[in-house]
Formats: sequence, structure tokens, C-alpha cells
Amino acid sequence: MNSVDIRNAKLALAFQALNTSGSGYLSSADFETYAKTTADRLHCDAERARELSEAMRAWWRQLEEHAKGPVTVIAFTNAVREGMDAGDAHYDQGIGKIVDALVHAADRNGDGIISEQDYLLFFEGTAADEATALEGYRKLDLNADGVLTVEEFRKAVRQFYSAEGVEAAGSFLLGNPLA
Ligand SMILES: [Ca+2]
Ligand SMILES: [Ca+2]
Repeated sequence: MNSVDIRNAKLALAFQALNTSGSGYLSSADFETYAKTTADRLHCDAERARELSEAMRAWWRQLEEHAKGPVTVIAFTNAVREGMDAGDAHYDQGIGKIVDALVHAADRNGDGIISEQDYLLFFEGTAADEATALEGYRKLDLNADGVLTVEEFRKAVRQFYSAEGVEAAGSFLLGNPLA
């Protein structure tokens, strides 16, 4: 696969994970469900759950506005690709907001580090086993010092949605390394 194909394959996985209703296109209800499920998994308090759900709504608005019709997998892929090309402000208003919410939820003691225990919450109730999940943790730990910082997490998610690689980051965001 060339890099365009790899990117499209990654985005197709993201589409699948977000498509909670299993229909051929995404809807605002899918995004609401995804936000709720993720908030439950991370044991979010009401404020953090609301932050995540608002972030998902913000991203949904971007996608909907771009697609100008049903958000099929192709429309989704194009919207994300062009959104990434649109620059920092666009990112910060969409996916970046979700990353902020996830970071606030995952880094429960607010020390700037997502511990292995914090990280494993992302996979609670999924088919992923702990060893596989922790493999992802080590990939996200970009400087390989054994600790995943919030900054490494931000960087990895951004790489997932841009043209670069980092499969594990997507798994993290999608909450399922086996997706
Ligand atoms: Ca922490
Ligand atoms: Ca590190």
C-alpha cells in the first residue's frame, strides 16, 4: 500500500469505530453514542463527559459542513483529509477538542502523564487484551522512556490523522486496537 492507501485505510477504521449505528453513513446520534460510551469507559465525571460530548459535536459540525450530504466513508475520509490540510485552527476546533477532552479524562491526577493504568481504561469492556493494549502504549511513548506524556499523546493522534503513520495512535483514539 502507498501512503495514500494507508491513510484511507486508517480513516476507514475510524469511520467504522464512529459508526455506532452500523448504517452506511455517520450521524450526530453516532457521535453522541460514541461520546457516551467513551465517557463511561473512562469513568468521566459529569463535567468531563460534557466536555467530550461537546467536542464530538464540534467535530460533527465540521464534518457535516464539509460533506454537504450523507457522511459516507468517502465523504468522511475527504473531510478529514481536507480538514487536516486546512491548518491548526481547523484542527483545534474539531479533533483537537476531542483530544483535549480525552486527555482531561485519561490523566485523572492531572500530572501531564497518562499512566499505564489510565491507558488501560480506554480498552475496558472491549475485546482487547492487556498485553496488546500496552503494546500500543509503548508505541505512543515516542521517546521510549516508559512514560506516555500528554504531549506525546497529542502528537501521536495528530500523526494518525495526517499523512504520517503511527497506527497505535489511532487505536488509542478509537478505543480498540483490534478494530
Ligand atoms: Ca496522570
Ligand atoms: Ca515518553
